[in-house]
Amino acid sequence: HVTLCEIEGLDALHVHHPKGSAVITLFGAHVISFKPARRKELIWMSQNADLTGKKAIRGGIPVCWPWFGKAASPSHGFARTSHWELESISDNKQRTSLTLCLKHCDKSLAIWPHKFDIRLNVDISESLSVSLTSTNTGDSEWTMGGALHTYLRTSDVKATSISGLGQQYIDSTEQGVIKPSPGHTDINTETDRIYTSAEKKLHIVDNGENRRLTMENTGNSSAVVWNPWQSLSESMADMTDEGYLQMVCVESAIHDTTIRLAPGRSHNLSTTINVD
Ligand code: TA6
Repeated sequence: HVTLCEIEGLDALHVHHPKGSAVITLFGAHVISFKPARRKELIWMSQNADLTGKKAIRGGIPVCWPWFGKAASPSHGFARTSHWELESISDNKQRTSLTLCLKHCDKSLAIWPHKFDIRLNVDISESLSVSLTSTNTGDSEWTMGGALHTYLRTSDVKATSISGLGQQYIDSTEQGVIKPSPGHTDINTETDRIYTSAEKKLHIVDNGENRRLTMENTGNSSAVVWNPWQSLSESMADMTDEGYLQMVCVESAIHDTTIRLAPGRSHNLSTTINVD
């Protein structure tokens, strides 16, 4: 079942399926909650998140598009602060699927002068699958990047470990210096890393709760791991001072704006999260 409700002024779709439930706002096509049946919430939301529709939401799964980070302005693109349309809902014994759509308009063309359709398909069952299809509807080629910037909830970030990250990373906390990686990371300081040879399947182990998640990514060029840690959190109005202790962002990303789409062509970026 899908119902439309308001959360602090934002229209939100509440999905209830026997295998799992989720909440998705039309602002940003933003998944703000996902709970497999009889299990705890997997998605982290900041207690200070701005839900007025004036600012990007801190937490959930921001859809960063058509670029990642500060490649251009606004940071992480305009899709996460745009109002999307609900295009379709389908429901069967296995899953509920929603498709939300965003198309170019005068406002987007003023920021990024290209014609597009992007569709976010969200599948809710015992796992959560989020899949972003970008289509060039114009008559000239354009280039895109982006990310599914998932904020995962963890019982204790200091006892959380991520593996499958590959041999090296770009350290965004040190002006982009490239560092070798043992293929996994423990989070115990400010972390902002772009893993450029990550495997498609990542494992996130929350030792505090003895929970293991698998994240499977496709269509990405990197996996990004981010935690702002204490002093950065304290400087952010939409984070509580202690909020960083219960979250880690693990992102299916195209950090380098390398996807070229000729007219009529599409690209798919996805992430699927399972509790093992
Ligand atoms: O994905 C990591 C990152 O790009 C960090 O550098 C950090 O700034 C974070 O995303 C959050 O960005 P935001 O624009 O949502 O504040």
